[in-house]
Amino acid sequence: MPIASIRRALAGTVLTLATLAASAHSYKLGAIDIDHPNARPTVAGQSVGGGFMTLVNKGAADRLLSATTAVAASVQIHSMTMDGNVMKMRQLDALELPAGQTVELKPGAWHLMLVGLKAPLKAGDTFPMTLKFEKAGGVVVTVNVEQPEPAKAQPQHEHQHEHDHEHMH
Ligand SMILES: [Cu+2]
Repeated sequence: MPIASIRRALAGTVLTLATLAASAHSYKLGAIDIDHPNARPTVAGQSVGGGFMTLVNKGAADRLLSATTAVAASVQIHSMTMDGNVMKMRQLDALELPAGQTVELKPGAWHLMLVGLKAPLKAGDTFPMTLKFEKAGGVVVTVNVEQPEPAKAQPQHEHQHEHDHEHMH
């Protein structure tokens, strides 16, 4: 695994005001910048959680192939689209990272789904996650568990329909 050069993003990161600057962090892996990996807190008994980050591809097209972490049995790459009023999540084999483009993993859009959480994720905690890219290779990032800001908190909105997920098995 290539050694990732890690830098602190002290400025210039586009984040909402409520996101503490102190919690901003980013990684550089080849042509890919990985900004602010984060996850939502979960409650006891909740077996899935959402993982988010911004992927900036400054080079040729690449793909995120997989993510793994010790805190969950598996991590799936999901897309989410609106079909009328119904949100549909779909598991992807890989997340396309077109040349020169930014792909935001966020609630209501592409995201990582942590499946089979071994313990609740608590706000303020961090955990390591390994990301594997087709061309850029692998990197271990630190994921910050963060409470979403109240103004746009729709707790677990994006995963409430989890139980009728057809693709989950
Ligand atoms: Cu999902």
